[in-house]
Amino acid sequence: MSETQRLSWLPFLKQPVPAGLREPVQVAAFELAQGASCPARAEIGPGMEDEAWELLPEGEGWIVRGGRRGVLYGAYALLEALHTGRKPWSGLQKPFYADRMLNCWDNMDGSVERGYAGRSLWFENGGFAYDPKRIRQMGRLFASCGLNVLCLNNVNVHWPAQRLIADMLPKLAEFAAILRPFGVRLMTSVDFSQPMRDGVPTADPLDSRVQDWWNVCADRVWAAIPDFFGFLVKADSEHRPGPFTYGRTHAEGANMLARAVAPHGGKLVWRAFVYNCQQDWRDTKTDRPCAAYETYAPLDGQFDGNVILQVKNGPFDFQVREPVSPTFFAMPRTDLALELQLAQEYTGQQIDIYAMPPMWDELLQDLPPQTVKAVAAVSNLGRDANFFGHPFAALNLFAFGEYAWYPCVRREQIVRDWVRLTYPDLPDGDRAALAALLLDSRHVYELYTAPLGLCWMVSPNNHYGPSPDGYEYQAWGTYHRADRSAIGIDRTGGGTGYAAQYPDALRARYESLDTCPDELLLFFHRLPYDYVMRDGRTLVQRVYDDHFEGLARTEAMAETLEALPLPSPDREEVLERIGRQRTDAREWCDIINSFFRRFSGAEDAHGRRIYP
Ligand code: GCV
Repeated sequence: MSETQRLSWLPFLKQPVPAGLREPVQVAAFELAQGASCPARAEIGPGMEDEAWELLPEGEGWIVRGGRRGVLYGAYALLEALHTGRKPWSGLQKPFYADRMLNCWDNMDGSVERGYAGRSLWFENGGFAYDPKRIRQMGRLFASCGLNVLCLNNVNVHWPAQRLIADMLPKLAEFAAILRPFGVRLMTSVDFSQPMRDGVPTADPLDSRVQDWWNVCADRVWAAIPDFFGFLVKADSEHRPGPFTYGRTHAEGANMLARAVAPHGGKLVWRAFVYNCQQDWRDTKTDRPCAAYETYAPLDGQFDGNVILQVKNGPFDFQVREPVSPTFFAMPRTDLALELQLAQEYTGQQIDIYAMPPMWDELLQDLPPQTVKAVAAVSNLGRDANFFGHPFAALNLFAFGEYAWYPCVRREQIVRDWVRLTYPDLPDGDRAALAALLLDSRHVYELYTAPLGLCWMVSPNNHYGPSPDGYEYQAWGTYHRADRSAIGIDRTGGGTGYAAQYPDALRARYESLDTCPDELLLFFHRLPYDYVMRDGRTLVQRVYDDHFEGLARTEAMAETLEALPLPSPDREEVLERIGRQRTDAREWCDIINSFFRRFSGAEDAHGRRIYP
């Protein structure tokens, strides 16, 4: 099967989008002509907002009417409705978030940081190297789920990525032109100290030579790519340069860059991922989850209007289970973006099945969509023939786009739609079985990995597989502090005080043992192994039970998949990976259970085998 046919939720689009189409409306017409099962045409609605669209019945078919980019989103929405059998949307549709961004951590040597779907789709050997057909396919995937900004290089800006906005600008402009018909605008990650490569003796944001350098740089970038979106910055984080070197705040650093891009209508996206990554593990006062709030909350109201502060969903770093980041509630006068991670860095690396919609539904319950102004996700794309490594990992990009356009709790609908679109020939019962398996997959993964919100029990080398003490004596601020009587960190008022960063209702919920969700118990509390849970089980028995259950459910998943008539080569790829997941789930179960048994001395109440 050719790459063009392996397009996850768009398998009905058999022809690649031809090179000559310049405008989204032309792409829309092309897609409707080959994908619609009834007459359908696309037209620009005079005066309509750029991304708005509506579907109007016309005879036996439809008119898709929209703004310049909206017409394309409307075309895909119509195709989605026709191919899922759902009623097409009625009324004027607009995205909830204007900026729906994908952050790619691609390096110019072709590697992808935390990439699990092969090498970079566009970089190799220090420069651009891509198949334009493939990039158009990617543009199609983006537009079909409504994503509109692509940041194409790693936030850890390694040389020669700085050349992207210097001598490689013409190549960047060519790349931008390929994605423009799909409504996708480009962004690049920049290095805060970049002027120093060019002879400026400092990167102090308050030094006028630094401001001048960035002004000239921005003029050059927007002259080459007038619809360029902006710059993304990781500063003072994990050894990246930043304003702290000069005694300046992150507002001063971000505003300096924001002022360079503002005359061009550009945005400056600044990541709020700052913590002490050189902590002494003996230091029990410093508590890493406190860091982002402590750094940024005092700066609320100090950022320029075109700055977007991008905050990870939780206070740590994309763990299986974290509470929502308290920073979201602390900065009402700042435009915040929610950052999610589609790359399954700590969640199975696109080997284990891990569908994210259930997690995002939960997040939406704690974080009302209007709390943030934009959304971003770390990409799970790569050069593998199916773009995603695991065929099911495609669901997470699709779902991210769907939530970004219209954020409301709807995991079942999104998962069912993806299954129906991706595997149209599966019998109904098999489709239902697959959707149920996917909807359960995050819970299953959580059952056999780090328990009850502990986080960080993965191998520190590659973030895959169990290593309960692997992060314990490291400098990353990632501790569970297990001893023979208790485990976990007290983050209540009597402990590190982290919980006090939340608004009162959430603080009270997390601080009280009566209301703290079981899944977060050991995130917020330090408890003895024989602590009696709400359901009467001891904490350690709950850990044993969860791990045996997680393993049993993984084995059941493997059997379901074995019996599922998935098309080739998805079937082979899925079966190969579930085989590895099964082995890994056993490893997790045995290692975590024996870790808890060694500390607690408790036997399993059901006499199951726990290794010494
Ligand atoms: C791009 C974690 C990852 C890093 C990543 C960093 C970040 O620490 O392990 O690979 O760096 O997050 O989000 O900046």
